[in-house]
Amino acid sequence: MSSPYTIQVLSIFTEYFESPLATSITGKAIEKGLFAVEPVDIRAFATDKHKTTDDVPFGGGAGMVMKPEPLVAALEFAHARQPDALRILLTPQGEPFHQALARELSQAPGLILVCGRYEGVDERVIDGWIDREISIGDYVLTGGEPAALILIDAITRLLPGVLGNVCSIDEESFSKPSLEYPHYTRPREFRGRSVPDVLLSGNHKLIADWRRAQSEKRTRERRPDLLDNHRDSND
Ligand code: 9D3
Repeated sequence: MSSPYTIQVLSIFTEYFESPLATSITGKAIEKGLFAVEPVDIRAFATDKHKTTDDVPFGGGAGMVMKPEPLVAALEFAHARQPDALRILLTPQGEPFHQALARELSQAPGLILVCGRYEGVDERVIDGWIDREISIGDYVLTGGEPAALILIDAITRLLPGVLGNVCSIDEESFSKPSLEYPHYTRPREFRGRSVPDVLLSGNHKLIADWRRAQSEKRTRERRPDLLDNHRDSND
């Protein structure tokens, strides 16, 4: 394949991505050349002998700030390799990530993901070299790396050929967002717990009705927010 969907990931911990990306569906898809993830080590662009990537905040306060020079050098390196790619900073201040955004980003010409560390990134870097800021939710991480991994996973599974089962994607896109019904496999009885009789009935209409009811009940109980806002979230 000439140029698959490519994601460059800028980080001071590029080894963070190795094992997850080599594993399972993602690993297979990369092996097949369906997409590529190219780590870019921000520290390699630091010019002092200690390879410094952080500095104290102007105005004082706790913690350190990611200094602009090495980060911008890394961004310019990545941008030169992929001038059309969307440059995204993973940050708690970003717009919340969701399924519709994953779908949108899977249509981009490529991505440059920037993983912040320390208390944050010098704001001038964001102003001049970042297109979009994304958060993965309202909880505190140690840095942008786990967030980048989540974006990569959610986005690349939407690329052509990555999921073997094409129809499961179709199902997601056209159904209204709701939680799944409970799943069971063999044995019919496990440690005194039985599979619901309806699933053994062979009556496909009855099974479909039961699953729909279970799905609605779960969504109502656990995620009522999915029912009252009809945002395009797909899944
Ligand atoms: C003193 C305030 N800081 C600690 C509570 C703010 C802070 C800075 C840096 C909190 C977390 C981080 C590191 N997090 C990310 O880089 C990050 C993140 C997250 O923490 N939650 C959800 N999405 C994301 S995307 C990147």
